[in-house]
Parts: sequence; C-alpha cells; structure tokens
Amino acid sequence: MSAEETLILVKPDGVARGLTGEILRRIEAKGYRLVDIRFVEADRELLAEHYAEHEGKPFFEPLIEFMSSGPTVAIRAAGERVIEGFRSLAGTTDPTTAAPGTIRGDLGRDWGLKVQQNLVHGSDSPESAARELALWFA
Ligand code: IDP
Ligand code: MG
Repeated sequence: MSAEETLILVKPDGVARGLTGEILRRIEAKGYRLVDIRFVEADRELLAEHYAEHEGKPFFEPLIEFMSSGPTVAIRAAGERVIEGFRSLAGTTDPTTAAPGTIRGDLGRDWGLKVQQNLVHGSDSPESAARELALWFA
C-alpha cells in the first residue's frame, strides 16, 4: 500500500514573512516526506475551485484576494496519516487561539483583517487531498 498524501500550502503571508523554510522544517522534522514542491502564483479560477466549499461565506472574497496577493508554495507530502498529522501540526484556524507548539499558534496572529491570514493550508480528508493535489499539481 502506498503512503497517504496531502496538499500543504504555505499561504502568501507565510512566503512574504520568510517562513517557508521554518514550515518545511517542521513538516520534515515530524517525519513526513516531501514528494513535490512548487511555487504557484494562484489565479482566481484555481482558488475558487480550491475553496469551493466556502463560496457565499462573508470571508470568501477576502480569502480569494488574500490568496492571490502573492506567491504560494504548494507541497505534496506523504506519510502514514499525514492528512490528520499535518492538520495537527498546523493548529486550529484562528491563529490567536491556536495551540502554542503549532505552526499557526507559534507563528501566526490576528492582523484585524476580513480574513484570517494563518500561514498554511492542509487538506482535511482523503477526498479533499486527492481533489486539491490534482488542482495544484496539474
Ligand atoms: P482551515 O484552513 O483551518 O481548514 P477553513 O474553514 O477551511 O479553515 O477556512 C479556509 C480559510 O479561510 C482559513 O484557513 C482562513 O484563512 C479563512 N477563514 C475561515 N474561517 C474564517 C472566519 O471565520 N473569519 C475569517 N477568515 C476565516
Ligand atoms: Mg479547510
């Protein structure tokens, strides 16, 4: 059986703040394997597909705008239970209350904007991972 895979994104705030290396370090230190990495200037079409589940929510437009504000680093990572494991490494969505020790808890904060800039994305299920990996590594 081949190892589970997930899509991880270092969002534009993480790239702009120079935290790509620190985030990659945490993924590798946990023991997951980096299978593929690419720098992506995501366009609206890709982002609307990626975040289709959030269409219509008040933070949807700000989210698309934020995610297209600069380059993103897309990572294909592999390992047993990597989907669940990376979500745990990332921490909860709101960086103010994300647990210390997590990426969002240690490196993120609220900037008083319409959308939370929280450094990373990680697929939330095997179905999402397959769908998102196909989008970002087309
Ligand atoms: P996740 O990234 O932790 O899986 P989702 O609910 O999938 O969180 O939301 C996608 C992204 O949209 C979040 O990472 C965050 O950037 C933003 N977001 C989600 N919920 C809110 C909110 O209530 N206010 C502002 N931004 C939000
Ligand atoms: Mg999500």
